[in-house]
Amino acid sequence: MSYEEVKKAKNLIQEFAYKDREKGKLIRQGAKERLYGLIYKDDVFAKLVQDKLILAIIEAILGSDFVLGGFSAHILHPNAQRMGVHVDYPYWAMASPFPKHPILEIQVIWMIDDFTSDNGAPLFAPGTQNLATTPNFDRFEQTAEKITGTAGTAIISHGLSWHDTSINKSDRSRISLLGNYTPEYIHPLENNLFDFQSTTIENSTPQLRKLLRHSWMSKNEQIYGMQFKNS
Ligand SMILES: O=C(O)CCC(=O)C(=O)O
Repeated sequence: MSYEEVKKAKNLIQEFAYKDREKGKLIRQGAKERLYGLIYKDDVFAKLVQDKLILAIIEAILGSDFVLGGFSAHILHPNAQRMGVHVDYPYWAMASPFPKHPILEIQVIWMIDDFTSDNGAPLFAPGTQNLATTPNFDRFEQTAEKITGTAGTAIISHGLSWHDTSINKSDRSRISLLGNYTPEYIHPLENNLFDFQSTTIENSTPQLRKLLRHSWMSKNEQIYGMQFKNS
């Protein structure tokens, strides 16, 4: 992301989070908050989830028929505790050991603030996507590495990779944007109609309509013509 995009996204997230907080619409877990419906609120978010390079990487991994199963801002306020070691949806909803193929989720974590050693940067245990199992806490603690970087950087992670957030020991909030890309046949966890604005979809690219599952099935087709990538 460019400096301007980061600045705009951060200001908007703070403004929308404030409004949603007042209305009791934010999902809160201790000092952690999640803000949804952003794509319907400003073009900067719609553009971000369609970033050409990111989508090319996702397509190479998931195949051509993927959707955006989730998109939210994750705000870790000072003293936010760890999320807990996990694999991403849909894996955590399945019985372990998980299938390695086809890959069922790729998460993109955009850093909207600098991720530093003390402000809640995520922890990843390298190579654990190859284990394809529920995380083991002790093993995670021995091998996990903190991913730091400058605002605007994107982390692209395999849904099977064991990860967590670290404690925000700083005196400022740390914001990330989370995009969860999944094959089209996975039922998303998040409701893509939350805060829906028809104008966003009317003015959107066919790609965004597909990503948000607003493309309509033709009445003349018996089955969905999905491309499967199983190797
Ligand atoms: O906000 C972050 O740094 C990561 C959050 C995360 O790992 C998740 O929601 O699965």
